[in-house]
Amino acid sequence: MARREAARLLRRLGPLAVESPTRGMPHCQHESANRIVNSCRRFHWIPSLQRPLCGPTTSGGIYEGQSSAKKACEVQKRTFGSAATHIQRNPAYSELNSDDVSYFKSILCENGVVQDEDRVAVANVDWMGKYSGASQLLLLPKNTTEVSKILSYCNTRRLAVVPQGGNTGLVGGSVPVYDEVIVGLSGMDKIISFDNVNGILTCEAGCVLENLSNFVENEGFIMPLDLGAKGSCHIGGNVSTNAGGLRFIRYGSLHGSVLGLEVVLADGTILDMLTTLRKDNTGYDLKHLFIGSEGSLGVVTKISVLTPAKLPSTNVAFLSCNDYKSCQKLLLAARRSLGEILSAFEFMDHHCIDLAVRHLEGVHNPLPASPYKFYVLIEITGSDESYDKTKLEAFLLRSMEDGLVADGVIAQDISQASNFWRIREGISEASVKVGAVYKYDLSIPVEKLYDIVEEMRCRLGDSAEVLGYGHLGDGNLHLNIVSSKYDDNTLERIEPFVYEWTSAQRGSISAEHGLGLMKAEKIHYSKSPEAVQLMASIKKLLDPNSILNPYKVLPQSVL
Ligand code: FAD
Ligand code: 2HG
Ligand code: ZN
Repeated sequence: MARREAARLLRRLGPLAVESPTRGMPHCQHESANRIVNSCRRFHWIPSLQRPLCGPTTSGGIYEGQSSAKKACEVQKRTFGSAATHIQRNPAYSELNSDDVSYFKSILCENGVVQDEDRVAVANVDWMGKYSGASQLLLLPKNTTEVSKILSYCNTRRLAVVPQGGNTGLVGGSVPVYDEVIVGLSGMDKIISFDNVNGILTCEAGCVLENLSNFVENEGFIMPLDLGAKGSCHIGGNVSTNAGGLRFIRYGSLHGSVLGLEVVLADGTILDMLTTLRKDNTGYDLKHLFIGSEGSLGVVTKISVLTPAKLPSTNVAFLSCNDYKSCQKLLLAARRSLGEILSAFEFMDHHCIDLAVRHLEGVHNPLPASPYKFYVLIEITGSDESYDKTKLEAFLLRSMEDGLVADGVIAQDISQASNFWRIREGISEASVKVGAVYKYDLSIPVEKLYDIVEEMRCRLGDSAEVLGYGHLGDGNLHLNIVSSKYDDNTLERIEPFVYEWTSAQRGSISAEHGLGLMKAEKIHYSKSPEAVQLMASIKKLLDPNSILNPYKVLPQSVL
């Protein structure tokens, strides 16, 4: 691109192309605008508990609105989460009776035993309205001892249990399949301590991520992870799913940030691994077994986590690229030029933007209508406002000259930054509004990452809309296929193709959401038989009666 043309486009990056109350803010106000951006809240709240109970009809006979465990237990269950998920209730589990309820009432306070049909119904259905169980009981312990007593009792009685955090999981892991007792952690939401010299937060598992973010930000730190569900998800759920999210590119996995855990095992044993040490090589580091094990090995009750220092300057740019190759090259260029200040690199194809604009109130594309096919959101966070901004502008100018960026805007206040993030973070919410969403969360080498989206479009034709977006900086594609309703034909065209294709690239069929119910039977696409067998041995050792989150994570055959 000629330098003059690049300079013209860069001007768009200066004076704003977005509408906002602060439109046209003069440059001398940038400093304060950026300060505001630092405290920008992305998407505070997700309507996780407000969704109607509208699970898809299922061909095996279980439909939405199940009301009793009995009904659920009589038939085989299948879901649209995966073509071959036909599950029979395990008859080894006991059925809940009135003595059980009396026992729980004797160990928990009155509000801790929930039988109210409406409240239990909400806890039976996942955020997408796609997976639903038929539990009759929701327990809300207030402390670790209560969790221990619940599990010890359930283990002796062989009552199956589902640990539940904010219920924002996307793979059917957080809700019962049949009549499992739901153990919700929302009553355990205390911050225990904050070491403001080392930035180490210790808290209970039921703390909502956004509350923790606000708390540590007041202390001059940030949480090492951030995700669109932060207004509802719990830190215990984040740890149990090893959530990735929007800061992964900068701060890495929770396997690195979590310093210690307290976990209650299936038999009620309280495992104290709640260290706050940065370095500790005494024997096997057991906490890693529980990070990402999706409630199948124990209930996480307390967490200590390392929080990075909050830096004073944040800038967000929203860019368009003509093709996927340009996005890839832009990523490499951003790593090279922005290096230490790069804090997010997210990409979306134009189908995502169209969907978000169509379904989310107040969301608009900050770039003019155009033939551009791809969009990239870049965030930089650093310690020197003017240095960081100069660096970003120089990088964008170079990227335009090289033809990697077609157009773009830099947010100049909180409202613009929030709008950019709202588009990216709102894609999941917009997609569930269409009706049915087939979700795939894949790790694929970046060069190949968009190929599967295009192949899927060819396979599905007009029958569904295929969206490709995700955490490009981490090689993580979110492939969402949306249509008005779930049906077998569509599913058969998607699976097992999507898993086979990913496996052939030596990718992962779950980059960050976990396996849950949806992909428990699919683990072999990403893990060797020996690895799966060892996982099963660990599961049997820690949970011999298999009471914790049954039918999830591992195939039934190895258990
Ligand atoms: P839940 O959904 O309640 O549970 C998830 C799993 O963890 C279940 O298997 C459950 O049994 C288990 N579990 C929960 N709490 C505990 C506990 N205390 N002890 C043991 N097991 C437990 N995920 C990402 O990785 N990155 C993203 O960017 C991202 N963005 C999202 C955006 C939206 C709008 C939504 C709806 C979801 C998003 N997710 C994302 C998925 C989800 O938010 C994460 O998986 C999150 O970590 C789940 O936390 P939760 O508290 O809601 O857990
Ligand atoms: C995101 O990155 C989440 O927005 C959700 O991981 C992805 O809904 C999805 O498929
Ligand atoms: Zn994601």
